[in-house]
Amino acid sequence: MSERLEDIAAAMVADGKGLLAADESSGTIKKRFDVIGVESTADSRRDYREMMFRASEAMTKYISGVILYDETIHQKAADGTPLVDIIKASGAIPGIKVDAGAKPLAGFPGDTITEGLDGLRERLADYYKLGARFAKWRAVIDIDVSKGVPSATSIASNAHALARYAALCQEAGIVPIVEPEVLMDGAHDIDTCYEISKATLTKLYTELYAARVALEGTILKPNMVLAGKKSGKVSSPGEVAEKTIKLFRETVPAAIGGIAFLSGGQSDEEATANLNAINAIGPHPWKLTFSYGRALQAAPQKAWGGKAANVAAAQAAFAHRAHMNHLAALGQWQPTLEQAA
Ligand code: 5MM
Repeated sequence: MSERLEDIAAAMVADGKGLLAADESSGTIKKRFDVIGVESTADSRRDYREMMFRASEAMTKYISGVILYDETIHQKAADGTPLVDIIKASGAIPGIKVDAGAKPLAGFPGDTITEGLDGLRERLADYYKLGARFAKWRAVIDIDVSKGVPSATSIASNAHALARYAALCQEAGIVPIVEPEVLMDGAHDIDTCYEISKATLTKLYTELYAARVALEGTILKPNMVLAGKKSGKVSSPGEVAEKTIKLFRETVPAAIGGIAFLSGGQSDEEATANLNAINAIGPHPWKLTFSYGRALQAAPQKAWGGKAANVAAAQAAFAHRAHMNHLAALGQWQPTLEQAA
């Protein structure tokens, strides 16, 4: 495969393919395993991820790349094969989460800043040797307007950190996924999400230009424009699509390698329906696909339940969700396809 950043980025958003976000840190995967009654150990995490990466129908047809966590990129399958080799054998590209998580931003209660820049140059060189050709860094922007959250300082600090991370990735021959996630957890309406997302993306691209990042060799991992969960309102796919595309046309350069959405707590079908509506109102200047964690994994996790006997059922559940999102990335999904399955 080409090692040029723009070619790697193009492969990550190849027609109808998207990313599997399997980069849950140990704390997050424990929460997911708690839901299905599975103890989180190095072996159970390995077994679960090996099951996903060996799901050949999903991986070969619909998945362009996998975002890994540090533990996973070093792990071997039960038969001794490195998990990275299983991913590569399916034709997908291994990637790595390199941020050290969102921490409270001093002086700004309710805001966070994502850490992890110290020693990043050396870590990227190690990850490159292990096979990673893209990386991910997630900034977290919460919304609580009555408390002044997010502050302009939080938006600016996170955009600056994302730009420094992206420049280091490109120096190492690694495509940076820049993920400025405006959370959907609050009580805000859809227009507030639009305004905060606009401020966030505007600042992000100002910082990426200033850091001399080559936009063709980057992927944006954004939230969709949605009403907050606590608002009690569910935005229709048509409204989500219209507002999300308006936002991107105003803030996101056409030069970037592509866009791969996070699911952010939407239900599986909601995340698929919204991605489909976004692509159905194209053509757009960028490819728009998925980089889902929960919306791709909730169904296979439930089907697996930690039992070897359930591996085939879990892989089928993964293949179904990946297929539905493949169709949505092409604007060809229909709700009836879910009922048929
Ligand atoms: C898979 O979850 C990722 C890692 O989360 P933690 O660092 O909290 O363990 C997360 O960054 C994920 O890649 C994105 O948020 C997209 O996942 P969702 O579930 O929102 O599609």
